[in-house]
Amino acid sequence: MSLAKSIREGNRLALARLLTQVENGTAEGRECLNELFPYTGNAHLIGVTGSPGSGKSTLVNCLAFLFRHPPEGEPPRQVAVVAVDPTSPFSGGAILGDRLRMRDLAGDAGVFIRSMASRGSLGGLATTTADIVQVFDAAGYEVIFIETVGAGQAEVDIARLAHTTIVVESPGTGDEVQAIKAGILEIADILVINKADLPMVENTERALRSIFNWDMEDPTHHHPDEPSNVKVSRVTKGWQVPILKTVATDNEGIQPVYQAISQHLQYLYQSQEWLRREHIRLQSMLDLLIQNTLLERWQKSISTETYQKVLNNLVSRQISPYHALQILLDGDLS
Ligand SMILES: Nc1nc2c(ncn2[C@@H]2O[C@H](COP(=O)(O)OP(=O)(O)OP(=O)(O)O)[C@@H](O)[C@H]2O)c(=O)[nH]1
Ligand SMILES: [Mg+2]
Repeated sequence: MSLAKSIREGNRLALARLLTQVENGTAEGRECLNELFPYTGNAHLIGVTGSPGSGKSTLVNCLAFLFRHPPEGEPPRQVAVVAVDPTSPFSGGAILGDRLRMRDLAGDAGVFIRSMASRGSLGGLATTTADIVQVFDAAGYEVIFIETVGAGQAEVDIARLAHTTIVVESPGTGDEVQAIKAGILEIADILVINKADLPMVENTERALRSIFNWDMEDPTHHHPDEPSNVKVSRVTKGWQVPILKTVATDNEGIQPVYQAISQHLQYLYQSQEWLRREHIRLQSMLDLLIQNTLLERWQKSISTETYQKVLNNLVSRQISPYHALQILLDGDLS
């Protein structure tokens, strides 16, 4: 039986094998991805981002558990978790604090957790994440969490892969201003203030609420703390970003987040936003692939010596950056 077929039939070993191949960028992995692609497009992709240590993994763990053991009347979902470049991997450290729930997840055939190695370029990380998400999607996982540390362009790229983005803040770190600067609130569909057991939570909540409320009263208005060149256009038609407080370590406040996720999914379907995001998602994936591949091809086409020579000429101001570009891209060494 082909690898793709085994995966479609729920073989976890085959799934793990393909994930490794995809991470290593093998030809067989790519072949299998091509075969699986027609079976993708069904999963709800949920991005979870926020500063290091804000509690993303702990929260995802609680949410995954709830999707497996939902409120009465709702079916349990197959859940996959992709943790991208985590500083504290899923398998160790903090997450084991909640041993019982973790053990439940670990023994559960309806859950698959994958931590991604941080090797390789950042651009590559985003495309590999997209590939891995596709594999889970085709394998029948209905809910896929993608955890990233919200710091740079790669995270924004990865966030574009999601249908629903949860931004996780924690109190007292000054993160709220930082988050606005990084434009991270721009991508939030659901905002979670985790570690609500800590002091300063009210301040954080007030700061975040004022940003969002301000915006709702007058979308053109800028918050005083906000750099004037950043426009916070929070209110998209028909969806108001909920601000929810959780204590993930105590499993508190998780159900409202779960409900917000379900409501956002409904909103996506009803408003045609799902289709729009799918379009953006696949386009951004294609663009990333093109960028990475062109860069790779170009790097292969030019020797390190030539590159160094051009760079030296640039530094000594014999040529301008545009001349350097022309030489490097067009091979015009005259
Ligand atoms: N007080 C408190 N601590 C929490 C809460 N949630 C998580 N933590 C702790 O915060 C630390 C970081 O939690 P993680 O879930 O690993 O955070 P993360 O955002 O995934 O971290 P990175 O992946 O390393 O960026 C751990 O020591 C957790 O036990 C909470 O609600 N309250
Ligand atoms: Mg984590």
